[in-house]
Amino acid sequence: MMKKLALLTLLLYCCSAKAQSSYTPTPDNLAAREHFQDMKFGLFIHWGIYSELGAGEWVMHDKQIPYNNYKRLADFFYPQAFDAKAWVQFAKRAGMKYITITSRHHDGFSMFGTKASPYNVVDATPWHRDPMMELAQECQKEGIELHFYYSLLDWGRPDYAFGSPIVNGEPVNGNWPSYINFMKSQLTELISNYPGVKGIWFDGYWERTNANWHLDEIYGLIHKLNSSVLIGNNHHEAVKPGEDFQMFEKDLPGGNTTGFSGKSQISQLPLETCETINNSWGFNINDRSYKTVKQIIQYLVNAAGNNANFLLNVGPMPNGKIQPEFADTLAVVGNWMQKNGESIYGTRGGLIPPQQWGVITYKPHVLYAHVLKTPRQPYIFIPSVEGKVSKAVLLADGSKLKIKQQPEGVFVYTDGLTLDPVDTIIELTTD
Ligand code: JFZ
Repeated sequence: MMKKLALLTLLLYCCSAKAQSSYTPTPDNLAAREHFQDMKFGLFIHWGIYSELGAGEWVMHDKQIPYNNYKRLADFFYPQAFDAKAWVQFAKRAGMKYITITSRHHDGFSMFGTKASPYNVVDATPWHRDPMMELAQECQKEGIELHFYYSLLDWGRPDYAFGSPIVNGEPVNGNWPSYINFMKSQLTELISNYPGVKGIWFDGYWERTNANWHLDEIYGLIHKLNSSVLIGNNHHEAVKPGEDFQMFEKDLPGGNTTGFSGKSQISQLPLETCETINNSWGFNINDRSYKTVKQIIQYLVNAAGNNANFLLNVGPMPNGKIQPEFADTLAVVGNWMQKNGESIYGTRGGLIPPQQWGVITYKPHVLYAHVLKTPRQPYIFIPSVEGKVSKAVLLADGSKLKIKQQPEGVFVYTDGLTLDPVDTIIELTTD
């Protein structure tokens, strides 16, 4: 009897331990990952009551505004020009296929109608509208995927107790079970109530890496509610069980110019890198360091060549409009995507490593060599090409190029060509 019990206990223990540390994605989750990789280009949006101050989404923290004073911003939040249709058209015009938007940032203000806290856009502002719902419905209508950014970090809630020492994985001055439950309620709302939500983008983990975030339960809950929702977490560490894609902040996979990404090994999961159109995520009235069309296209091409999606951020203004400088730049990017999108959408990268002159994307039987920099020699060399190359043309006008194929790779001769300063795309057909 005792032996049987011990065996049963052991069995139960093993099963539960296994359930927590391993994760087998469902077939529809795997299909969602493939589709995610095919989309390649997304719009990141940081928008909240912080936008009113025009000094970025960290303004409460940076200017040391006491939470109770900061909360007053909710009283003045009335984005009279907000139009979900305009935002979705803005993304489509740029050639973007999905939108990732801040449903709740570190200030703890929920930009959606939630029953879990009165501190939300519907109940605490005179506007009384739910922009996340309006956006979700519009995205669904227009075939744009919607992902929600969700902050794990909260500067204001007493149960989170920002600044508290962490002992045994919990903030001693807070109420950790209460905070974890609060997040579970909100995530349940976001997944169940908003139509067509396809991803959750977590952030803020890095603020207390020694806390027990109960990620296994949180991820498990999300996948139970909808197994095809893709989970990513901006924790800057190696991917954890339950995650469906890996993100890199302001860096290409493997790069670490920011110092954030040092601990993240590149995983086998779909990859995404995010950058912002100037130097701010949330609206910053004094930030005029706008990236150029060339910078944005080359970032996108480099991301694709490294097998990653590019999530490009804008911070809309407090009136709900996106500033015209961004629209102008992204319309030109959109024109480029219309012409050259076949070398980006639905491709994969990283099989052939980046070269001095640029990167390579591919589809079955097609390689796209993106020449981003003038090659050192009068040719480009593409190493380890599989199959025989039967044709090499310029994507721009279909003109034929001279090549030489050897066992170690293919030479494409570029002498006499006028190179496009943004990207000269050479299409190689293989059998
Ligand atoms: C985070 C947020 O804090 C920021 O507001 C924005 O939403 C961005 C996309 O993500 O930015 C970070 C995350 C981590 C570090 C710094 C900024 N870090 O580890 O130093």
